[in-house]
Amino acid sequence: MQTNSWDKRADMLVYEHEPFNAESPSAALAESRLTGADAFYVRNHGPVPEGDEDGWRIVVDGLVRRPLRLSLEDLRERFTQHEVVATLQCAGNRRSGLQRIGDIPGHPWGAGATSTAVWKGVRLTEVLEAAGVRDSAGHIAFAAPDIAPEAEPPQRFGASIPLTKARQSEVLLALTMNGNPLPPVHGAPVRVVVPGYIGARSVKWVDHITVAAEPSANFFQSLAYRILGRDIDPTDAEPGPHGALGPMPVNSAVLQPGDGDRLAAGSHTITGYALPCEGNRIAEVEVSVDGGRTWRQAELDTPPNAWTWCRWQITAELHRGHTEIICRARDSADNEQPRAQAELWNPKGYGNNAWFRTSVEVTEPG
Ligand SMILES: Nc1nc2c(c(=O)[nH]1)N[C@H]1C(S)=C(S)[C@@H](COP(=O)(O)O)O[C@H]1N2
Ligand SMILES: [Mo]
Repeated sequence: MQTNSWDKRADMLVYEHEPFNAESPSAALAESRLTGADAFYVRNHGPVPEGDEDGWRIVVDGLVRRPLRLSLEDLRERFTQHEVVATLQCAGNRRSGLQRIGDIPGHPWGAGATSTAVWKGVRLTEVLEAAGVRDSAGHIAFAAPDIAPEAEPPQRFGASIPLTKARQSEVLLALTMNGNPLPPVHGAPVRVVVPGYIGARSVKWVDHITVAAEPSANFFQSLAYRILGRDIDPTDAEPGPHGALGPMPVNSAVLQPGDGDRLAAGSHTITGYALPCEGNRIAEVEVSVDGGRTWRQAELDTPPNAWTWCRWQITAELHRGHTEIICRARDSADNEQPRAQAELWNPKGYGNNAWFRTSVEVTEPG
């Protein structure tokens, strides 16, 4: 079968070709603050819609005084363009750790279901203002033309966010990514970018925005992307807002060295990333190279805003033998990562933000 790998680097970890799902290699994430479009992780639930830029329209309706039907040209010309650097992260980032504890369906994402880009487009709040949101509104729903076969019943991909979040200046209808038009696999011609929320709320190929009183009834809002109780079988879970994911918890991971790497004893630079809980800053990343007995503070970079990951590094002396490297972050609101993955296990494998552990084999100095 002919497969399309969407102009991605050869070292992407591809879990599925149709729909295309691929994790960013840690080497690519470690290279720079912004992830190139050729290395940005991809999470798709259905086929990438065929694009027709000229015919594309976005409808804004529901609890509004002036329903809108906007072309790309309208978005470019009637609204001011704003830039936001933002990290997206799939709710399933680090699922593989939870899968080691107990069975969970879904791709075994490591720590590379996250990437960072500079997004440019119009502020959602300005589009909502043009439509005139009614007082009874509470949520903003998005929908896109891709049909997800896994949904019950099969339906368009959708999501919603609270109106209070939709009104924040960081939430965009993005037309470009790292200065270029959005690539097809990342949502061309227009996608939503909801910084600080699980990636699933950043709806790609968005063509419909509905202002409503309640959260969306779409499968991906009311059934999937929820933290369910441990004993609940996701296939018989009742739909509803209970447990629906929005803001992501504080998290961190080691990017280099990689799990299972062999290194010569001596001094090594360890690098990684940390993500604060929505709107905060990373205050501290601690690293242990002795399995958690002693900890040192890593050096942090200065992200341009609260929506961009913090990159960190530390130089440590590694001694011969099997070595576990652990990292843990704390954000400016004192949110901390929990120690154990076991406490975080949930039937869909979302939100793993336990201390990150990676093992390396340290050999005689060369
Ligand atoms: N229309 C549509 N939007 C979507 C999805 C999708 O399958 N269809 N996947 C969501 C999920 S789960 C994530 S994590 C992000 C991933 O964005 P990316 O593929 O650009 O990295 O897109 C979100 N937006
Ligand atoms: Mo996701």
